[in-house]
Amino acid sequence: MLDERSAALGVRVRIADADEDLETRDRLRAAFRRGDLATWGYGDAYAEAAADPMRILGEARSVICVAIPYARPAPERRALGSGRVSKYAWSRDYHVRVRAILNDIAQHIDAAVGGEVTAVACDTAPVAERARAARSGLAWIGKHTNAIAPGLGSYVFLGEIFCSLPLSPDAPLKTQCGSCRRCVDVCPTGALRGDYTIDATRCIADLTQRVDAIPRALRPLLGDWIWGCDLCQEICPPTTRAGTRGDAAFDPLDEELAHPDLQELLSLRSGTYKRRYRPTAMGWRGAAVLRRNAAIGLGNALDRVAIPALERALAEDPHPLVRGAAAWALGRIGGPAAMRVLARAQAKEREASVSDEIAAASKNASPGVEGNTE
Ligand code: B12
Ligand code: SF4
Ligand code: SF4
Repeated sequence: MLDERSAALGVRVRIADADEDLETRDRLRAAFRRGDLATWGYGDAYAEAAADPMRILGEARSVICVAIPYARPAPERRALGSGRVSKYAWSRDYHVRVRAILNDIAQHIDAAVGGEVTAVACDTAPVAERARAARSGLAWIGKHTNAIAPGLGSYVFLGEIFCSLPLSPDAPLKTQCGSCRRCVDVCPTGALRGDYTIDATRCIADLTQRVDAIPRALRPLLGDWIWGCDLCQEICPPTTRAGTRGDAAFDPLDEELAHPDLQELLSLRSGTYKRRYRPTAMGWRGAAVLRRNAAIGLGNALDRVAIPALERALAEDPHPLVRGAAAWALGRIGGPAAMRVLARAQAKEREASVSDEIAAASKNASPGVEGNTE
């Protein structure tokens, strides 16, 4: 029945035992103590819960681990001045589809048994999902820290069905990355250490969803990423070989979402945010975070056509986070026109954090990119 349902749904399942995983608990603890997940507030209590399936289902005897392929072809980039959104975030929020798949399988199991023997989880529950997937033989962990399912690559969402039946477990895989280091070398922020660990505080996926200011030194490294980042997976051989195997539910909700126009995004207001972004996985941090990310993308594009839009944002945006990022972007673009905008804004700005950004941007402003003189 499991094989039939998973084939019908286009997903892959493998079974792990439900024992507490002490090795993973210790790996998680070590990561949290190093500060790798500092922005997430995880600590020892999370590590203990995440390694123990019985925290989700008291009588759990097995865990059905599910890989849901999501890679879809990227729509063509329309124009200069657009940003990039990671594949996982451009569709209708993946949690909706993933939960529907998990519930479908769980309900078939419950119906076959004639009672409730399951509980489902995906992403938000305290579960070490990658580790359990590795334990079940569903996937192996790469140096980019993503779970790679043979033939499907790493563009797979993970979900679990905790079950009180003692199902017979599958064997873990022995695969590892060997001497490959492509993901480590391509990561623009140096987040990947190459020893299968990550400093997530440097990962663009983390930085683009921060609700406080992104550290200045890291802003240039974001490039044109507006939400998430796929660079370490795009370059990963088992993932590229797998191609685009996701189902149409993971297509961009609209083409603009894969490559948002940065100037439009900089002026994103609540109505458009609610209509276009709220239904996606980008819809949980608010519109100001997206406007902030657009400002940084415009700074990194080093194109002075963005100066008037950045000037407006610096003068009018109600959120200090966005005004601060607009100031930074003007400093990054540099040149006399941007400097004049910064000086005018400094005379009017009342918020200390933004004044600091303006001062830093004016001090560090580049003399202007080539061809950017008046
Ligand atoms: C917090 C979080 C993040 C953080 C931190 C990511 C990280 N690497 O820890 C940030 C915001 C950076 C992030 C980014 C992304 N995330 Co995220 N994230 C999570 C979340 C909620 C918790 C992860 C966590 O506990 N991290 C702590 C670290 C230390 O543990 P871990 O990576 O889970 O697992 C480690 C142990 O399992 C251990 N381990 C276990 N067995 C073995 C065996 C061996 C041999 C080795 C060496 C290690 C090892 O090593 C693993 C890797 O360090 C999970 C959902 C969940 N509940 O698990 C999703 C999850 C990990 N994210 C997911 C996705 C899709 C992403 C992105 C690809 C999105 C994007 N494109 O922007 C990126 C990938 C960036 C990257 N290189 O990791 C998927 C990953 C699917 C997959 N195939 O692996 C998950 C599982 C959500 C889901 N249900 O699908 N994420
Ligand atoms: S998602 Fe991007 S920033 Fe994060 S580890 Fe991978 S390449 Fe680095
Ligand atoms: S790019 Fe290479 S090193 Fe990185 S996860 Fe893929 S196979 Fe491993």
